[in-house]
Amino acid sequence: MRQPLVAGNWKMNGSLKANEALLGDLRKALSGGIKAEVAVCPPFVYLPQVAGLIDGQPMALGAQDLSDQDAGAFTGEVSGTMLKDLGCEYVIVGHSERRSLYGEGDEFTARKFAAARRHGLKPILCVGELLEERESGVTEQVVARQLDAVMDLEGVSALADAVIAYEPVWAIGTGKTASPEQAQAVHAFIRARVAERDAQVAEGLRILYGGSVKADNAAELFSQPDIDGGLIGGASLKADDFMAICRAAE
Ligand code: G2H
Repeated sequence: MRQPLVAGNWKMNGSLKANEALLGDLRKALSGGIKAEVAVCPPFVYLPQVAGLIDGQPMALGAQDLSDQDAGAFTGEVSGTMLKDLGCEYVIVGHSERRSLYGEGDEFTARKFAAARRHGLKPILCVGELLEERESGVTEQVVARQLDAVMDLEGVSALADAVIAYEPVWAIGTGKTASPEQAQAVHAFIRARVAERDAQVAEGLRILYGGSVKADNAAELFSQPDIDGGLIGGASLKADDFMAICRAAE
């Protein structure tokens, strides 16, 4: 049995005051217990604050990105060692906004994935196709390429303590969600692709769906056999919505 994971990707949002209010509400909502694992991924600068606010709570800390390098003259970068030092358990790697807005390719993303593992962080590897790729029927090739880049560099066993997030780019922040059937088909494809290398790793692998998940569409998505939770952007900034989504993953 795979325990569902719901991770909030705050993206470049938040403030000291807003974070305190949001996490105060989440703490209250979680006091009754929850079956899914819950994680929050604030911007780097708020990691120490959020680490303090979730201390002792059933919430894990994650970062949104990391450097492929470990230390040194890399201005503006944040290393896996630093994230580990601040109490992060997870780190998002290869989010489509990194890929499309900052030109981060498959090999670079795979090196970030490797860096996360070197420092004992669990990578949440994002994969997903652009609208034109879906329309031209190459969704599976794109997702396979993104996934293979990591498996080729690190070996399939590297996925044993990692998480995959399938995020169709056309569904991110657009209000358009993949239908449960569309998402399930790609999740099943991802699991099968991993199973070609190692069936046991594939069976235990948590594959999250991301892209305009809301309180009212989460349950149907999460009820699909290969969808093991979600990576939530916009809706993770509102405590009620995020909690409703977390409960839908039970
Ligand atoms: C996809 C998702 C979180 P949103 O990027 O990673 O964001 O839920 O706002 O589409």
